[in-house]
Amino acid sequence: MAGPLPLSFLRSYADADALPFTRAEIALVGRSNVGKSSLINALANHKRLAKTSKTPGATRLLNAFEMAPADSGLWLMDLPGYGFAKVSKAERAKWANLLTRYIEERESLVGVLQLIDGAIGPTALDLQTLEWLRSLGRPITFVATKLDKVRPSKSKKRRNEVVEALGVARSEILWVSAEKGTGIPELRARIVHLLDEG
Ligand SMILES: Nc1nc2c(ncn2[C@@H]2O[C@H](COP(=O)(O)OP(=O)(O)OP(=O)(O)O)[C@@H](O)[C@H]2O)c(=O)[nH]1
Ligand SMILES: [Mg+2]
Repeated sequence: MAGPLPLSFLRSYADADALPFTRAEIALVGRSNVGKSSLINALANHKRLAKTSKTPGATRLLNAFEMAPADSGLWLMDLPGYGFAKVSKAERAKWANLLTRYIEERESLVGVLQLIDGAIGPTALDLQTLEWLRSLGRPITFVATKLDKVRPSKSKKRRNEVVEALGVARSEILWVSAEKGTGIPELRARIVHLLDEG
């Protein structure tokens, strides 16, 4: 299946402990503004399913989206981004804690999509996050976003940069544009596969 994912918004959670049992779950992890919520909308082919914003910090809670049919227990989780400077230290610590506890403790989490901004390349914080994810042994799928913003003349160089920084094979990085739909069918197939296995 590479058509739109039949996702609907379930609810937001402020605490990982409040989450119910699910069959399988995939989470989107990445810098604030990297395009996590936009990607969910592109996967579902639905413009306003997940709230997006030009201003970083749009997503502040764990937002659960479920694949049809209702009560399938197959979830996609939109998470708050990291690295957003314009909130208080206390608020940042709260998000980080929410995120960390969720990723480290959620049993039904069968995969993590780590998003890297293709228009700027991996940041130090992206690499730090990757190291942490690797240490947990969670299966990671790398998604480079905003491909439409990379000039064709820079594309080869940027792809090489991302490959080198992440230390993975070229084929392990999916390049997408939520805006243009590039790479979205491939990512849908990957998600369905991960959820099926879990
Ligand atoms: N050109 C372009 N812009 C994009 C793309 N994906 C996202 N954006 C833009 O990037 C900005 C941030 O997108 P969001 O989806 O809200 O980012 P996020 O990762 O959910 O951010 P937080 O919720 O703050 O963590 C918005 O202005 C989007 O329109 C893309 O594929 N191409
Ligand atoms: Mg968001």
